[in-house]
Amino acid sequence: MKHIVSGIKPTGSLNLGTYLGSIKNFVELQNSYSYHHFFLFIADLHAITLPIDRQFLRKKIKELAALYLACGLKQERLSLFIQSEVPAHSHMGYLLQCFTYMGELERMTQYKEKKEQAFEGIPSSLFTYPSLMAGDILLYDAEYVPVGEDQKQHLELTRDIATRINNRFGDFFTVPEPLIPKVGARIKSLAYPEKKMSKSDTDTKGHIDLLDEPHIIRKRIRSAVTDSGADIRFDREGKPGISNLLTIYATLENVSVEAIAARYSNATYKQLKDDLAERVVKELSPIQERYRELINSRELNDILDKGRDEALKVANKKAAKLSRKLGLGRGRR
Ligand code: ATP
Ligand code: LTN
Repeated sequence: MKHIVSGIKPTGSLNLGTYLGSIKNFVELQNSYSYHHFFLFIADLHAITLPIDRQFLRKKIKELAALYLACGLKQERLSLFIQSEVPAHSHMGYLLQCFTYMGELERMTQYKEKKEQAFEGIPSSLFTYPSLMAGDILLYDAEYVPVGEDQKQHLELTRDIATRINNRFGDFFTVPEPLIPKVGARIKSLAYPEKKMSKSDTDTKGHIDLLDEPHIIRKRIRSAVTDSGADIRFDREGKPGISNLLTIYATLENVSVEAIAARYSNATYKQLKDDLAERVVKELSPIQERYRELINSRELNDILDKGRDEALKVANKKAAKLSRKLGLGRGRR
């Protein structure tokens, strides 16, 4: 069976950006890729590449697991697990560092942006992050990797590393392809439409978190930054605020941004915002209800145990195989 792999860092509360750019897409892919097995993990090893409080991290790991499921992922053909519980990720990450060049890592946009957030020196793990991420994907021989636009560069590097190893050892890894949604791959902050809606951003007025109450959701959308003029049309450069709202709406409705823009072409900003707020509340209410059932349940722990055991089997085998190819240890005995 072919594999689809993806991960999310437990660095903060899940927001609408991650939901629309990533989780909603997984849920739909589970239906359209009905012959694939999904490995979805909570990337806690990636979360510690910048300092993070341990209690906060613990809480976010569980919250993220419950939210992943609450968003509608089905149990069949799914292994949901926590990255650090499958040590082969660290092992493979290290092996792949030996095949990743400094120049490649220096070019990574995420590194350049994130290193600005490091106040006590830049951890070297932030620099080698892409090798760990390549390991996450290549361990499972993933054919597809659903991610938002911001991860495209990391995926390209993963493909280069895989190809480099394949050239040396024959067809060892499946070279993965990113699956980037057509709409929703770049949701911007409601307060700063030029910036990505990011969960580790401490300024929360530009986010809608998946667990926000309806009155907060309404307030955030009502106060979203809009552009001068009063016309509603999709124009990322000229009207970034309105274009972001249209993108959010279109992704929720599974239609094109043009279709939403046409629906509101004669409306006011206020009408668009009011309708969008209700649409977001409608989307998130059932997710929040299911989340409350799951968060402290036995079911959640059982699902994570099962996911970990399934991931361990595949990942250990692949990491051991590469170690042998490289001549590590005593080989097969
Ligand atoms: P951090 O702020 O800690 O860097 P993040 O908010 O960028 O985190 P990730 O865990 O890095 O979130 O991303 C999880 C997935 O969601 C990735 O596939 C990423 O591409 C996607 N994603 C994150 N933010 C957005 C966004 N604003 N729009 C679309 N997709 C997004
Ligand atoms: N780097 C990603 C999170 C991530 C990931 C992965 C995504 C870590 N490992 C493997 C897909 C596949 C991020 O910052 N969003």
